Amino acid sequence: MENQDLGRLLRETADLLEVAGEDAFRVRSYRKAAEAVESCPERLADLCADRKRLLALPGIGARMADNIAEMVSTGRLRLREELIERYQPGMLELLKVQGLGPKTVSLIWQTHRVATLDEVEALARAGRLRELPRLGAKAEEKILRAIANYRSVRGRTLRATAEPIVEEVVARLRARPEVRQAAVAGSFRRGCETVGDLDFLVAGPDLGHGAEPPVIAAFLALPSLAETLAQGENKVSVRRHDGLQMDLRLVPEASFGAALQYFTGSQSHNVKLRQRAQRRGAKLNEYGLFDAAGASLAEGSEEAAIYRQLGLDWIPPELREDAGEIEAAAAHALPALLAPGDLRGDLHMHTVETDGRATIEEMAEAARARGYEYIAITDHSQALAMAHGLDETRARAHIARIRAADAVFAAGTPPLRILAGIEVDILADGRLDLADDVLAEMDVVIASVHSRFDQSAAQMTERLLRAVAHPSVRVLGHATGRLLLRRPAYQFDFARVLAACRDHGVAIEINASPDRLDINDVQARACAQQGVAVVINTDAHHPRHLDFMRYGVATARRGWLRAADVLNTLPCAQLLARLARR
Ligand code: DGT
Ligand code: CA
Ligand code: CA
Ligand code: ZN
Repeated sequence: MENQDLGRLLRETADLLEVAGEDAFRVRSYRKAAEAVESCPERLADLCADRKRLLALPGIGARMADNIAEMVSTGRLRLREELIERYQPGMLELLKVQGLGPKTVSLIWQTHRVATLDEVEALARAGRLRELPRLGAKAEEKILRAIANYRSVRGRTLRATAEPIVEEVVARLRARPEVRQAAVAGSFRRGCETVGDLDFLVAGPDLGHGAEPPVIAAFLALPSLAETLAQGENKVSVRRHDGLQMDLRLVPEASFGAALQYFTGSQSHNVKLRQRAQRRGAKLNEYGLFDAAGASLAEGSEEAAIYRQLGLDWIPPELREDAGEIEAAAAHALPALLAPGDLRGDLHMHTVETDGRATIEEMAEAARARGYEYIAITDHSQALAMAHGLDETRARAHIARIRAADAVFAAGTPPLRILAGIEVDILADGRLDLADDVLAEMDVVIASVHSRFDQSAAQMTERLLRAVAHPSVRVLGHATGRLLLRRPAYQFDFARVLAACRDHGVAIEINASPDRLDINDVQARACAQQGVAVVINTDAHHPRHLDFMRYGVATARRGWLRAADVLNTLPCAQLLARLARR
């Protein structure tokens, strides 16, 4: 078991103990242990043999050390299993619903003795939850929405969570001597923001036969696997402890490209492509492209050859959603998609002045190390008290600090420009959170909603329209407010806001933070079609977060964006000219 698996079991145990009404101290000890385990740089499974070192970890006492030893040796924790038995396994799923914490779940259990999603939903629909102490009709409605939202995201994993797993699996597959080619396909290859499962392909001249070819044995020996779901001669499916499923398929070398095409999908892209093949009297499948007599028409080892033989330019995986890409490929009119190297700066990041973890200089240094020509420092405004947001006085002092840092970094090698900005809150009525004259001093004003997500669509639309019309606003930040797998977008009329952004020359952000990716791919495409500039920002709160840019680029590519559609591909002088005019 890996550290994060141990951490998850401990966390689940803490939640179950809380449901059981155990004392807060005991509950907390499991949560603290989970944190210690997850942040430990060494693998606990290795460290475990030396009990002294285990006990040296913060928050790990004798009892917890026993728990860890038990999990490492047996893969389970008896206490957790006893609790699950008491409440039925449904309880664990219930606890995963965002907005249904252990306290509420415990309350529902104590009154109604139910522990499944369906049962809790039925109670809410019947109006029985509002009768419980501390819950009301509004809470009941919230629970219903939370359950619906959970159902729609259940079983999906953030791209950023899947990414290191993909890298490790592909590296391990490639390292095998009998493997000539290994790749990830499916939604991950298409750059999707979340994935249902991971699809891996390997090919080689002799991958072996019989019950268990060595590459399958190696796949089954990967860390963190919980169970094998299906196993055949050429295919195996597994589930990891964190719930993520992974498929591995062994394909003949001569079919690698065809298989890569087939398993990259999407399904609707594949359907269209197969129809095109049929119209040309050919047959396309995961083994290749064949004529009526079964003779191969395309060298099946190369994906591009399949497209070529069908009269198409090669289609980047991000576009394969049957959204016009096949027609465009036939007309040789596919866009030259934005590439990561096209970005020259990042216009949304926070510092220690509000809720960031690093100073202006540290963020600037990190940006320079990533080859950027400019950044904007955009801390929060006062309404976000939790983040220690800036009032007018502090905002002015912060601008002065940014200008001073800019003078130093602009003269450095290589030079980096630091622009003065702010992420100003859009208040409930659409006014901005800082006085106009302070906003006017900024190079970049990003306006964002951080409160009152529950407004009606009409109210929210008016709120956003008013903010966009403010003469200082240059960028609309994370426009829909969604948090992937956690919180759906708030309701508003995107088309009207988009039109207003066009009229006022306001850019719309693709917030590249991996749990936001806000706006999404489809909305990004609408921006380009309506002539609204997009800016891709990381919203970094730590120098490391500057690397989130690649998730935003994936979303932009899925939205058909070219470099020319994205503001922060401009050289600094042109960017400043563009920001000055509106
Ligand atoms: P996901 O896993 O939900 O994020 O989405 P995908 O696109 O990775 O879907 P998945 O894993 O079911 O299948 C990967 C690709 O393989 C899919 O995009 C198209 C192809 N594929 C899989 N099963 C079928 C099938 O039954 N029929 C067809 N036409 N294509 C399939
Ligand atoms: Ca998949
Ligand atoms: Ca799959
Ligand atoms: Zn924000």
